[in-house]
Amino acid sequence: MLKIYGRVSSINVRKVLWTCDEIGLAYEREDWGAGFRSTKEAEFLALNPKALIPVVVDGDAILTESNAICRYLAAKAGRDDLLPADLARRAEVEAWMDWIVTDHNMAWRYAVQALVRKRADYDNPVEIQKSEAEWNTLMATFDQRLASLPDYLCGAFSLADVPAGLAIHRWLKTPIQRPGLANIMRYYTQLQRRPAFARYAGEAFD
Ligand SMILES: N[C@@H](CCC(=O)N[C@@H](CS)C(=O)NCC(=O)O)C(=O)O
Repeated sequence: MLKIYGRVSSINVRKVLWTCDEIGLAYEREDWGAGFRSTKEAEFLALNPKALIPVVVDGDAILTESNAICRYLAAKAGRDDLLPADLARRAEVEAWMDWIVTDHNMAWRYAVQALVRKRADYDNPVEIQKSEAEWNTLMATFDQRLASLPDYLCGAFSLADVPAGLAIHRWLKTPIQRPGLANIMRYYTQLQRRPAFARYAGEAFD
């Protein structure tokens, strides 16, 4: 059976869990990472020398990087709806996923470490303000793009919506000043109707 290494509070682990739920995949999960077993333990480093969760083990395959894992799972299950076989449509899905994991991750990092994780070494108010402003600018861009999209990011629900939904959830749960973004909220409300998303976007998670 598929084995997932990582605590469920991790946004990157939840991408994988949400994808498994959408596909209907059974898995075992072990808690690793902050608050649980350290990813610096030799047992974990043997799976992922980067010491980061999630890791997925599927038979002989050892998989790292949440987006790559989600794409692997969808492709293996033959779920063209989640990851299109058509290369142009697939690139569109991947572009959304990559935008979140690159630009959004960079923007929110400081604010999340300071305001959610409350890390003592992230206490510079200027940097918090900068992170918040960059994050809100990206979300405003996202909101504008959503204005012209009917339901989901790439037509029907796809893997593109997984990092995007969790990114919006994180934005809403972080104690920052947020502009009112109606398209983001419409899209988020729609995503919340999916039982698999509702499981990973509750009060318990940032
Ligand atoms: N690019 C990686 C990032 C993974 C990552 O940053 N994981 C964090 C949790 S979200 C982690 O392992 N933190 C260390 C820990 O929890 O001990 C991915 O998308 O999988």
